[in-house]
Amino acid sequence: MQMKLKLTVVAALAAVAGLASAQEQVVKIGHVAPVSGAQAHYGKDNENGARMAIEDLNKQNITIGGKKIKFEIQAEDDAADPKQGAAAAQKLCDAKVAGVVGHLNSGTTIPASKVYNDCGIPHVTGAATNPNLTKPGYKTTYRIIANDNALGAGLAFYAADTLKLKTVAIIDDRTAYGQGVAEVFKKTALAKGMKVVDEQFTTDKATDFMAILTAVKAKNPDAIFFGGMDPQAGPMLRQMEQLGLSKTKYFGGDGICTSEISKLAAGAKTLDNVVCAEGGASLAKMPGGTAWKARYDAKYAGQFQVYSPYTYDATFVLVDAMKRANSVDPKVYTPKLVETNFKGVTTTIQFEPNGELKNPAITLYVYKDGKKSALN
Ligand code: ABU
Repeated sequence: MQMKLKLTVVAALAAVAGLASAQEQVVKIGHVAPVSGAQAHYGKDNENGARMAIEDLNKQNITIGGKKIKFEIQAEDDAADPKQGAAAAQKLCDAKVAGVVGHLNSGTTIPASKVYNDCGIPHVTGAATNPNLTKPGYKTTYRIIANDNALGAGLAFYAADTLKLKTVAIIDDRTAYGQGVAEVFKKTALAKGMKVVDEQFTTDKATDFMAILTAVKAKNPDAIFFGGMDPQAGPMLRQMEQLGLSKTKYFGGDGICTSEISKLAAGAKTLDNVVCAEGGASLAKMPGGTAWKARYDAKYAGQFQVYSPYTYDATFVLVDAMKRANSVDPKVYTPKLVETNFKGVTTTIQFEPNGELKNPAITLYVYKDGKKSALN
């Protein structure tokens, strides 16, 4: 009889434990960036930001729809390749993730955005800056960083108005990002009275720029604008030094505004001529920037590049919308994203109806003794 009572108590306890675990729900959040290839350092930094956000969210014991939520990341590699970007997006749709942080490159994010729209899963990018991303008006696409209209124009204003430069040669890597930001710079520079003396093209795989730099040198420009990323900008700065382009200013968008460019330029003095623009305030001026960066460095020493504060905030923005909708179902919570009013590490995030960040800021940077330093 006593044994039977014991068994009943054990069964009851097991049932309660079972109920508790049944009330915990695992919610997957996708992350996509290049974590292989020449741009892996950007992708790892982005992924670190999303992972850190998920760890912090799980410490909050969040309950949504009456269930305790455990967030998990499903991280995918698109290798900065548009086709792999679309394939990674389809994989995340098939895995029924609740939302996606990414992608990193405009060239992968634009095709992926259609895939997410078709399967009804929202994505928030903190890195892809081509303005065309939000043109289709998908209700599933959001960006929490300034786009290339702001970056390209800000750099052209600085070149013309502050530095009083008269001539520029433009080089781009023919990617959605590189070509787009170069076009905005060119249009604004021409409107400000600057002369574009040469235009050259490369790819996001190239490392030898001697031929195009030799052609540029013949036009003797005050500045070069490069639309592209640091695996090209670093060697290009080295080769500019070799060709004696040591006084030529070197402009670029957020794609070259990394920690890694100092290493890739390998001591070239031409790094001192770089002026780059990045969306948002500098870390020192972000509402939670300094404390956040100290925590990031403690976890991921030496891996910080550019966008991880944004992928951190992007993860929180998705979860904030789930909380307000009291649902992790993308069909239910996606309409809440456009009503976001979230105090993040980077800024207070609100969206325009097309998914662009409201009131985006930009910051210009130079490199002093190899260290990135904010101008404003
Ligand atoms: N924003 C520069 C790097 C990512 C991209 O837009 O392609």
